[in-house]
Amino acid sequence: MAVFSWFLLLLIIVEPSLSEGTEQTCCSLVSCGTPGANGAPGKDGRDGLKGEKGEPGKGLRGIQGPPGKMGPPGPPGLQGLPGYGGLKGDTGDSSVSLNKMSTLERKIQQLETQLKSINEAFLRQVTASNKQIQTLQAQVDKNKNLLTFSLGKQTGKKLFVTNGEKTTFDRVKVLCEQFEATIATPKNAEENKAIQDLAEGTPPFLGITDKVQEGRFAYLTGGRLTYTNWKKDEPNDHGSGEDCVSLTSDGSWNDRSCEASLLAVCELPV
Ligand SMILES: [Ca+2]
Ligand SMILES: [Ca+2]
Repeated sequence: MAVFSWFLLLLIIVEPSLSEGTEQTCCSLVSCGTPGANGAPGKDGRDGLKGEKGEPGKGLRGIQGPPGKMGPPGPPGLQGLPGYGGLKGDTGDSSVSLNKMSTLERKIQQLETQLKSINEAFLRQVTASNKQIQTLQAQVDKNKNLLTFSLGKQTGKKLFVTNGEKTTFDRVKVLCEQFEATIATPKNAEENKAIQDLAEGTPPFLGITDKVQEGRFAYLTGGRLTYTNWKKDEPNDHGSGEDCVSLTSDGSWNDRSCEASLLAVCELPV
C-alpha cells in the first residue's frame, strides 16, 4: 500500500514534464483520480499604475456664473506723450483789436488812478489816526501824571498840585512840564495862601529866580514881579549864593539855593 502511494505521487510530479504528445496519456492517468474541490479565491492584488488622462466628456456644459467682485485699482500708468499743437487761429481785425486795447488801457489807467487815490486817502486816514492816537496818548500820560499828584488847591483860575516829592529846582520844573504845568508862582495873596495851605509847612520852590541878573528876581517867563511877600531881611543871597525862592511855613518868601531839596508844587490853569 505504501508503495502504491509513492507511485501515484511520482506520476503527479512527472506529469508536467511530459511532452504535449504525451498529454493524452497523462490525462488518462489524472482522470483516473477523483477531481479536488475548487479552492477559495485569492486576495486582491496591489493597485496598478495610474492610467493616462482620458478624453473630455461629451456631456452639456453648465451655464457661466456671474462676474466676480472688482479688484483693487492698479498703479497709475506712465505719462502719455504731449499732444500735437492746435491749428493757428484766424487773423483778427487790427482796427477792432486796437480799439479794444485802447479801451482796456484807459480802463486800467482809470483803475490805477482810483487805486492811487484810495491808497492816498487811506494813508491820510492812517496818518490822522496816528496823530489822534498820539494826542490821546499824550493826554492820557498828562492825566496819569496829574493823578500822581494829590488833589490840589484851586484859587481863582489856578489849581496848585503836589506829589509830595522834595527835589531840586530844575527837577521840579521838569516834573511840572510833564503835564504842561509850571512851578507854582503866586501873583497875589490869595494864591500865596493856597500854596501855603497845600504845602502844609514843607517849604516849596516858587517859579521865581534871579539867575539872569543877581538881585533882580523875575518870573520864569521873564516878567518882573507884580506881587512879593519877602520875609524880613530876605532875599539875602546867603552863603555861596541863593538864586531860587521858597515859601516859608508862615507864607513869607526866602531866597534859597536852587540845589536844595524842596517840595514840588505845580500850577495849572482851570
Ligand atoms: Ca541870588
Ligand atoms: Ca535867603
